[in-house]
Amino acid sequence: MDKLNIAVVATKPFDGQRPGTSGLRKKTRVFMQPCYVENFVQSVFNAVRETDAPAGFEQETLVVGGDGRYFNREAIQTIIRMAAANGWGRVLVGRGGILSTPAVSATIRRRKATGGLVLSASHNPGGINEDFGIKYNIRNGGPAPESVTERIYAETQKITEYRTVEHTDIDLEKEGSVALGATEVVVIDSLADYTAVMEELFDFKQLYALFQSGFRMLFDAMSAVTGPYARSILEERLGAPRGTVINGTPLEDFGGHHPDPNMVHAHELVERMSASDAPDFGAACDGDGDRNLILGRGFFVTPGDSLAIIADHAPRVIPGYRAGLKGVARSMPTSTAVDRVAESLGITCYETPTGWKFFGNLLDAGLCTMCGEESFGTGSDHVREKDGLWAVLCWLSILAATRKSVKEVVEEHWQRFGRSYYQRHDYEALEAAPAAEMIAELREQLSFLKGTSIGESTVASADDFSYTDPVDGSTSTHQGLRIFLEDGSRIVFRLSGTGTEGATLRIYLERFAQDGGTSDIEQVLAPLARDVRALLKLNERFKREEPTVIT
Ligand code: VG1
Ligand code: CO
Repeated sequence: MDKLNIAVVATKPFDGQRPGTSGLRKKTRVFMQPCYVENFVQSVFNAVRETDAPAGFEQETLVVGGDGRYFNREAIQTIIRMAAANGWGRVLVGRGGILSTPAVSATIRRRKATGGLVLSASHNPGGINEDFGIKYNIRNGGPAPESVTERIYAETQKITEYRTVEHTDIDLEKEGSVALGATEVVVIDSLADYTAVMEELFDFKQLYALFQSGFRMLFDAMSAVTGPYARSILEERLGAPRGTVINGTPLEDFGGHHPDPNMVHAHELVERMSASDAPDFGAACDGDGDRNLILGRGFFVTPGDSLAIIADHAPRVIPGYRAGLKGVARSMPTSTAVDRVAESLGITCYETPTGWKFFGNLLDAGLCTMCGEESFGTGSDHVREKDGLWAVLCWLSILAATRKSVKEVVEEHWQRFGRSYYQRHDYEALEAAPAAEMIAELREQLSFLKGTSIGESTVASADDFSYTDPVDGSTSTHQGLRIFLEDGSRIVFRLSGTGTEGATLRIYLERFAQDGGTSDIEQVLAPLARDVRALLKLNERFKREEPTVIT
């Protein structure tokens, strides 16, 4: 065993190390400052020790991995040294520093780890001038809930020292175990735990037969973490032809693109899926592998519809859900499509604030089986993160069982349940202070909006969403402003909690119609969008006529 020199290094708090919707996200250069990663990681350890390891970390296991973006490896080496200095019994690291977010969750659960650190800024671009992030996941494999992130934040504000050891870098390319003092550092196969979970849920033989029958798909890994997972599962295990996975090698800067699987950023895939010789099915995942985009030939499936359709079909077509769903959950701004499926199945649909951490308690308590967000996130109780490739395998299972096209499946759904015409309009890089002021003003206005007209309808009610967790009773306030219209339309406003520059305003528009889904979405939503811009005085305040991105 190496003799370790533990160094206790004096440090001072940094401002702003409060985790947001999904971990701490900042510009990479902010993370590269001396002591910045160290302070945050030591604060996580201090907070975790208090509740989960009062006797110390000797018996505890920490999982570490990231999406391969710039600074991933450096941060991992720092974390390994600090974990050893803090006395962790074992540290499991994905080979090459690679673990997708759902894979971290799977590994924490399967190996009974105490928690894990996920290094990613998800769908935000990577590189020295772009974004980086660190998120702590708890024992259930899911993102730390607010009670924990607030304690971590409190630690960052009073930190005076951190612990590390003097040691050369660990070779992350070689699977196997190395002793760092009393700490066993194990470089693990990044794919094994995750693939095993998928194999337990899905009928791989049936999906293999689907590809044998000539079915074709394109999967865009967006030069991010899902490349190796998708190649291994889709091409090697399920026999999809080579070339099914595009942009399959994780790059530190994601090839200079936003690894954000939507119609704007996944344009290569969108173009290929619109060509006359397009394959049957197209999909993409984000930087860290927890988001998904689902496409048919020249056809886009909204995340809200995708969640509803998966929930409706899963008990019939996916072995892992044969026992039925205990309930479903969606974040508040997500379309109400899944609510109608829940009603038809006679199960509860829970409505939570934005961010996957709010699903954890519901899943742990067995109140719901599937959950999703409008932001291209879908998942279930198989892990405690949203899971991009899981959603892809759900769709493959639906297509294999029904032998219908993506478009047919969705249109049938609209026929049966009606359609939530839905869009999210993002206004990015607004000045932070005036944006906060705008939301505060709107909050004041809410009680006076009743009876005024928006779009072609009248405001029925408006409120500021707050949520009380049915399991632990904790309450989260100010989770988005909502306006309900008499025709059943709904508008939601909130500021992003994942951005790293200024403020991003998100406006969510939804209008339900039992019209078979055949109307033009732009026409259906345009009056709402126009009146909402006027209500917020977006043009006067920010000189913004149009959103930066519509998804
Ligand atoms: C966004 C999405 C939210 C999602 C979060 C993390 O948060 O709206 O639904 O859970 O990103 O996704 P915000 O606060 O910017 O709206 V990911 O793929 O970054 O882990
Ligand atoms: Co993500």
